[in-house]
Amino acid sequence: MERTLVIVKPDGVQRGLIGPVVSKLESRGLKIVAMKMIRIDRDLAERHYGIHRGKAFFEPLVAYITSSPVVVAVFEGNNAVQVVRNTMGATNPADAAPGTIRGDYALEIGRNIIHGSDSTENAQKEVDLFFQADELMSYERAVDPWVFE
Ligand code: IDP
Ligand code: MG
Repeated sequence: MERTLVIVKPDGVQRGLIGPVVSKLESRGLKIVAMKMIRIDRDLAERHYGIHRGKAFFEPLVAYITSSPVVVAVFEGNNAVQVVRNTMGATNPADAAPGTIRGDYALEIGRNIIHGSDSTENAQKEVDLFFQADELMSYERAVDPWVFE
């Protein structure tokens, strides 16, 4: 089973979309194994988005992600990384397919509601960046045999 990091970004929290965003992933069958609301500070933002340092949108991106509380969560399931990325939709919401989170709830690339890890390697790093080992739950759901064959 794969795990991936999801962030409901400040615009998602401010717009009252925590529920719809989480619901879309949860109802897909993915299992929530960790979840909390935090305020990302500049240090954490720079570490999380370090790969984008130097790009024109880096400073606005850091300002955006630190501007208000976020909900960070870890979702588990087979192919969780790819499934979350597909359910999120394209980075630019203008290109995101209807039915995806960004395609349904966002209009601009700098206000695109959700973060999801882009590879299993980065997922591991991001989960470790945001969560302590004892915050990650391992548990069975009664519904699991109806989701996983
Ligand atoms: P992703 O979130 O789909 O993985 P990345 O390319 O990793 O997209 O970019 C990280 C975040 O940086 C995006 O979700 C978006 O919030 C912001 N971003 C990316 N490119 C731009 C841009 O060209 N202008 C403004 N913000 C951008
Ligand atoms: Mg990314």
